Amino acid sequence: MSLNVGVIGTGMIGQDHIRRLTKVLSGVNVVAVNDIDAARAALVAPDGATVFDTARELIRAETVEAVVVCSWGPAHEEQLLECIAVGKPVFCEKPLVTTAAAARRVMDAEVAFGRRLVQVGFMRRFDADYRRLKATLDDGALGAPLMFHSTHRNASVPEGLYTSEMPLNDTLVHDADISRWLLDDEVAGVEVRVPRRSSRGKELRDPVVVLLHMASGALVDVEISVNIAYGYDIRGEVSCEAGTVSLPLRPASIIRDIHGVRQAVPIDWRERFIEAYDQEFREWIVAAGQGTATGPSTWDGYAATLVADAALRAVESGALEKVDMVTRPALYASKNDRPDHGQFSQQRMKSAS
Ligand code: NAD
Ligand code: ISE
Repeated sequence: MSLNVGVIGTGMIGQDHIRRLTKVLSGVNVVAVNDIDAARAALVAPDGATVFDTARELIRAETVEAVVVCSWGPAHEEQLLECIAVGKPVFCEKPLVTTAAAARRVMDAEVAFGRRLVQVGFMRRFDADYRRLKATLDDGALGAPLMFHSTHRNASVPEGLYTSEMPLNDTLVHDADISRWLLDDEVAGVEVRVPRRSSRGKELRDPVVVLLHMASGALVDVEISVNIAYGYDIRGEVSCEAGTVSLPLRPASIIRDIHGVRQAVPIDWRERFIEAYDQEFREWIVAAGQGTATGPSTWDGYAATLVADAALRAVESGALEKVDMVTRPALYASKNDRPDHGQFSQQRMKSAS
């Protein structure tokens, strides 16, 4: 039996996900689409799919069993709440939402419903390289992770649409989430430094350097550059007590020709994470078919939103800004719930301030 899904938001990633849902993956049909740009929705709707005037109508349609949300971040809350209200599984592109208050509302609604319905599009968790890196850390032979160096470079971002807040509340959420997941830790505080501005982004605040203070005491430094011209370059290295482990450079092929030896760089996220997006949907299709969700949860989306909020405060204050999370609801229980986390975080933030 195939899962019948509706896609809301048919821009860049909406179209890429429609392609994978219709041409790459099995066990799924795209039966409905919606976009506030109705012409765009009509243009990219797969054969036989219904184009709905509103997201609400799509979510409530009897033909739609599960929903894929690819609209802009500020639209996510309303669409997620609607999915939860009708009990339909929903894959939501990151960021989950754009404010901590909105994240709490979505979390409260899902907890009240009593079953996970939301999966957040943190695709790095499904990437084979990140999974190998995590397996090495979890194995424990390298000892405790002490530092994680995360590099997040985009060749360019859409001028005018991508604002100075977005390195911190749109792009950084990936590094925040993958840090929590890899290190099995929570972010307790955030600092931001702004180096010399790149002229390529005009007035855009780019690049930025972010320091995530993890509850365990580990530190994560993140370079975010969003106009670096040469490609989409994602790097990561974890320094542990007895060694380091890092992501390979992608793509792995080395070119040797009359110009010398070089390694290609992906153009953008579509190319770098193509297999990770496929895998996150494979796993989502199975879970959604069972009426639930897997992988990154509303709790993870909430955590990343708090980091983004703290980063936005930190870039203004120049100080170390605390991240205060509510107690994790049982619905999202995981091995991250180590009893020492809260205490350690409080001690650390005291000594840091
Ligand atoms: P986009 O601007 O290309 O497309 C967004 C689309 O959503 C547009 O067509 C817009 O008209 C539509 N839209 C906006 N509000 C809507 C609403 N209320 N109802 C219906 N449609 C609405 O943007 P994009 O790059 O495709 O990004 C979309 C989302 O995906 C964002 O949240 C973004 O952060 C996320 N994203 C994730 C990744 C990733 O690597 N996981 C990569 C790119 C984008
Ligand atoms: C985009 O929305 C993504 O999620 C990409 O993965 C990220 O690299 C980019 O900076 C964001 O704008």
